[in-house]
Amino acid sequence: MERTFAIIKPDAVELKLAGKILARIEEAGFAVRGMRLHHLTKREAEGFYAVHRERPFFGGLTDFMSSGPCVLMALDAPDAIKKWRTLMGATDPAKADAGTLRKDFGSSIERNATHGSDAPETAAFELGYFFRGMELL
Ligand code: 3AN
Repeated sequence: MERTFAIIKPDAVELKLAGKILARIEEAGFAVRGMRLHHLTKREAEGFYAVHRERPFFGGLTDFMSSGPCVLMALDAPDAIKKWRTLMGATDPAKADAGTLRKDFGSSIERNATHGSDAPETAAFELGYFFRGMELL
């Protein structure tokens, strides 16, 4: 069993897609072990995406991620990190495979509906950034 960190981003929450995305998560076999609605501050978004701070899209990305509430989740499954990234699809919804969440619910490379950790070390950092141990079941 592996644990990953996932976000239903502010675009999807605003469009009332959180329920549909959660249903797809459960149908895919993930166990939700932590979940919280949270409106990130700009500073929290900057800390979360610190690895991207030199990228040209950093300002826009952190503005967007702090523009409204999002759903933070800890998801368990065998091979959860890869499995969740496969369900999300490519970063750019236009390039994502049919049947993926970003294809179905994303509208641009920035407003792409969901986030998922890309490696075990990232998952550990991201889970610890947003959840205290006692919040995870
Ligand atoms: P992923 O979320 O698929 O791992 P990353 O880590 O390359 O993608 O990028 C982190 C986030 O930055 C993406 N989820 C996306 O919202 C945003 N992003 C990536 N590339 C761009 C870009 N060229 N323009 C705007 N936003 C971008």
